[in-house]
Amino acid sequence: MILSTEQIKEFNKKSLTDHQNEFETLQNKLIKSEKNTQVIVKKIEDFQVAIPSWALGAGGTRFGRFSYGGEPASLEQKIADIGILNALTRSAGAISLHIPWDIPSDYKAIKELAASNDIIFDAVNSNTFQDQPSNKESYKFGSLSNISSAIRDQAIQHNIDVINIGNKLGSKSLTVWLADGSIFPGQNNFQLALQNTESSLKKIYTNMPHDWKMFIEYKPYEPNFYSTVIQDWGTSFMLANACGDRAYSLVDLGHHLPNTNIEQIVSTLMLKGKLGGFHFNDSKYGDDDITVGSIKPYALFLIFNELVYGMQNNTQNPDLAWMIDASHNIKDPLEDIMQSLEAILIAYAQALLVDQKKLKDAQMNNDVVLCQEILQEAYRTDVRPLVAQARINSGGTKNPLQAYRKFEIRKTLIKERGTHTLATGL
Ligand code: PSV
Ligand code: MN
Repeated sequence: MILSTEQIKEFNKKSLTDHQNEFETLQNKLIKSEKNTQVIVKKIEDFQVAIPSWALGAGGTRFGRFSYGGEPASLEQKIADIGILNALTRSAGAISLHIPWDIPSDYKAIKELAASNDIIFDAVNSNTFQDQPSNKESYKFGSLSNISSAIRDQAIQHNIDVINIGNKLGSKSLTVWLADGSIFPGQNNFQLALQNTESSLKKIYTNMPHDWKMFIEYKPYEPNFYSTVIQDWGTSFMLANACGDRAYSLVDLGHHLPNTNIEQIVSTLMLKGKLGGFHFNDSKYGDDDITVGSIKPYALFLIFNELVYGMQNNTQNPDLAWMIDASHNIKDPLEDIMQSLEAILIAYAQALLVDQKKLKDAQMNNDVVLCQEILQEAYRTDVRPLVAQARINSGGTKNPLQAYRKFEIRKTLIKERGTHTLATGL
């Protein structure tokens, strides 16, 4: 299903006057506090978030999975879904592939399809947390950390294969998330597991093209419940340093124990020039992978405040690779992703409103009350007109979710693909 520019323009027309009024009211308010709305809107326009190839179908838990009508059954259909998201939002201009779930069969055709949807290939993700039928060795007791060199070699080779696949598509980075760890005390020698992981990652790193980056994700627990080899940002940071200049930590919002101060982690990593990638989702208890901003929008804003500060002040840190890493268990996956994109852009826009100079002055005066006022003034501003304006400027819809429903996109997808298709992924 392809949405034309005309359809989108026609859709926007109806609510354009209301939007312009809302936008002007906000703009006038922001001018009073010396905010340059044009600059902020342009920044929002430029913010692009990759959509993972595995999140376009229904997700599931280990207790069950309820499939969704019209799920994309092939990589081509997944790209088509992201094309729809991108046409509506203009902020989903990239896809992140998980290998082996989404290996292209015809690279030229896939690249052309992505290009025709204005989609680039972002980081490629390796998978050594599941055994594949073609694998000789099993990852039951770990992959890059395994005590067996044959198993480690297989996992290293898999990552190299993933790099080669990504390279053919124009990707420039590899994300490694390791499930490796132990379920019971005594099962693993911590030091040996860490040493093996470090030497395996170094081998992968040396096999990356020179313009590639490696992102090392961390996670405190799950699927292993006693210990995880790369359990926290410190371990990831240490491994990234051991690998080299083009290895970075990746922060996934769901990969922290409850109440962890993620904004401080972001800040530290950016100061050290080692934050490479970012996975968005939200959670109440653990790695719940639910819609961004659905549980802790203020925490998301505080994280963005540090990201914006880092992007403005830490030239030593590279541009970040942004990705939504969520699962859609009961909602229409495309609607869910649009809600996540909206939440991300809202938090970003709010963070761009923080008066950094005033905040610094207040901090220098130890004026704690004023510091809080400055942050909350930004957080409590309804920035939705800025986000909508950014979308309209770049050819998207004023309200993507409404447009999606108005155009009956899911109904069309079900008609085209049927009710019983199944997407690859978790
Ligand atoms: C693991 O929980 C993770 O966050 C990693 O990024 C994986 O690659 C992804 O989710 C999909 O399982
Ligand atoms: Mn992740």
